[in-house]
Amino acid sequence: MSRCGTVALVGRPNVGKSTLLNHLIGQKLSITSRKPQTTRNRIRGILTRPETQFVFVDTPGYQTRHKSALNRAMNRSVLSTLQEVDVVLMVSEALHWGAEDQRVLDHIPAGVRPLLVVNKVDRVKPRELLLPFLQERAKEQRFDAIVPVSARQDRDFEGLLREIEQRLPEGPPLYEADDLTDSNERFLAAEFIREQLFRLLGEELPYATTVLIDQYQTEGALRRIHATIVVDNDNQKAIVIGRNGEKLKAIGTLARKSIETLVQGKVHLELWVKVKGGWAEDERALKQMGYEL
Ligand SMILES: Nc1nc2c(ncn2[C@@H]2O[C@H](COP(=O)(O)OP(=O)(O)OP(=O)(O)O)[C@@H](O)[C@H]2O)c(=O)[nH]1
Ligand SMILES: [Mg+2]
Repeated sequence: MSRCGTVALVGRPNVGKSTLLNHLIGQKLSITSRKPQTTRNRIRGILTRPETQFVFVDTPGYQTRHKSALNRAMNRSVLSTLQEVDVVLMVSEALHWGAEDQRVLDHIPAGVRPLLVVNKVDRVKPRELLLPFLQERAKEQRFDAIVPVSARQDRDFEGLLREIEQRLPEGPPLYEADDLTDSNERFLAAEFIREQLFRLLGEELPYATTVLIDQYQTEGALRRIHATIVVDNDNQKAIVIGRNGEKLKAIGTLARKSIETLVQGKVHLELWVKVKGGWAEDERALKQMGYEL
């Protein structure tokens, strides 16, 4: 008997959804940072085992505080994912359950019984504090199961995978056994550049940026990539470039290395910075940039 199905990872921003996806499939696919709202598009990560294929769908953190066109599109993509998948994993943080988590839970359709993944348990000290927190969540009787994990530190996720597997429908695999994702390299390259913007720029600036791939050529084992970092205004452009171009250079070097690991080949990456005022509010521009609207 074989099983195959889709598994959504939903939750408020920054709880570790993308980190969990990457560790579940054993490959870095979805970008992560310590800043909320790093993920902006759905991304699938596929784990194929002898009897089961898990198709995980990472989603943007659901949030209601900022209301740009981009944020509305991100929230819509979370809600539509909830309708389409076989299993919902709601990810939250150990010892934290706030209004934002509750709002995510309230958006899960009434007929769906999510699994609650309580992440970042490595931070819980002393360990005894975890049990009452888990008991509180169980009292709500909304979850089909509750699984504590540390997405960052756990070596395996067998307990979680078993819980998911039981709930997947029987059926043949949807993807080839060695497929890791259905995203193309071009999209992932843009994401890996965006990851460095989140990691290397200040608290506000990453939200004013996005990345477009202008050229993506494969020559044997070499990828030649030209990309544009889009910002909102000239001041931001100057910060992204940095003194003597040093910031841009650091962004490029780190992004290139992570793309090289992904494609297992050499990458030649050239970056430009361009101002496009109001891009996050411009639905047509967002669509052209590949955001799901
Ligand atoms: N201590 C600890 N930190 C973690 C763990 N999992 C993730 N993190 C950190 O939490 C931060 C957010 O992780 P992400 O995976 O980007 O979170 P996300 O839920 O995908 O965030 P958005 O895409 O912004 O919604 C990063 O700094 C991670 O390193 C964990 O198990 N323990
Ligand atoms: Mg994410």
